[in-house]
Amino acid sequence: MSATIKLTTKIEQMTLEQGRRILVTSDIHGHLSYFKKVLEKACFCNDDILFIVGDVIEKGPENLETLHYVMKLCERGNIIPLIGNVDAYRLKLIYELSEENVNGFYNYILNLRQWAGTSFYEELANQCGYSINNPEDILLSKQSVIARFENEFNFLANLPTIVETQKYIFVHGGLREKQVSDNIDKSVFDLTKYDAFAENTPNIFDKYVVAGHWPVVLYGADMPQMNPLINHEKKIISIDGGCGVKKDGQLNLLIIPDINCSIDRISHISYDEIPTAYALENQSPSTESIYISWLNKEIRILNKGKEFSYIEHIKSGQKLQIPNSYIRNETECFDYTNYFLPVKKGDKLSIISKNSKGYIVKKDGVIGWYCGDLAIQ
Ligand SMILES: [Mn+2]
Repeated sequence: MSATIKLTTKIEQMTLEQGRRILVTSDIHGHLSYFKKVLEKACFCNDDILFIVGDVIEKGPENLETLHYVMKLCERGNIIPLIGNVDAYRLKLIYELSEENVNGFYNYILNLRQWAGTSFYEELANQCGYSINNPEDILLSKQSVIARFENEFNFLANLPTIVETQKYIFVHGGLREKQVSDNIDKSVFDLTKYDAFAENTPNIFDKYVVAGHWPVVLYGADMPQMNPLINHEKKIISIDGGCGVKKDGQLNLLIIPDINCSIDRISHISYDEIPTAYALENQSPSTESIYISWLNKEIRILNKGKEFSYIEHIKSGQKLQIPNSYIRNETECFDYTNYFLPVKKGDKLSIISKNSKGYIVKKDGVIGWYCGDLAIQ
């Protein structure tokens, strides 16, 4: 048994065969049912090539199961998984667990238990016959966990950090240097945790870079939208639908029909488990809207009402009414928009929340209000 695990940056070159579909997903975060369903929706088969661009575990209900499923899928030979920052950090932490850091990790486990019902480490320890009721249980289980799951840990540790093909480059976070080979000196963490890569990189890449990690919804300005986002100027395709980090998030699967096809033929499908209903009325979209995201969530309550409050959004200075259920600790707002979606009678809507004025829904990956009647399926 090795006492440490090596996480080194690995860059792989690959030539993809013409005539095969290229499917790309990322940030599954322990959502095994989402992963299976999105592949099923895409009619995934052996003729396809599937890239899994990092963050397979943590923040979801079935973390170890998802990892095992991915490992099993890899036996088919047409699956290319990459490492994500959460995968890498988890490995590092498990091997480095000590008296010094175990309290922090225990708190992390408690938070995940509340958010997702479980966590990767807790699942591993349970399999070894330990239950985690205090920080000491983590230290007690460490050696058994490492011994029993060495295969799984090595699988994750050996995943490539960057995969370069003829037309696309895949990486969980983003490239720090424009030329792929120049990134070899960057750490796994530099490359898997590049926040807001599409916004923050100064580079215009030669090939399209497909990245996960940063939920697409955080790039939105006027409204929350979760579908893959193609930045044609910088040549970046962001695909993280926020699965595991946003309750209304989705798992995206990018579909590139063929390695040689033009960018405008790229499409996607998504999967989430939000209950749906059909619109019974038409609705026109708003021409102006505000979106308060996790990045600028600070608010001030100006007038508190029973169901809605009149607030000021600190970042934009705009004043608006929001449902009280979207206010947290009086000073913050959960992802909110006053955007009215364009809706046609018969449209399928995912119902996120309901209030006396209407519904906050998701339609084709975009979130907004719908104030008409609904027919439940
Ligand atoms: Mn990530």
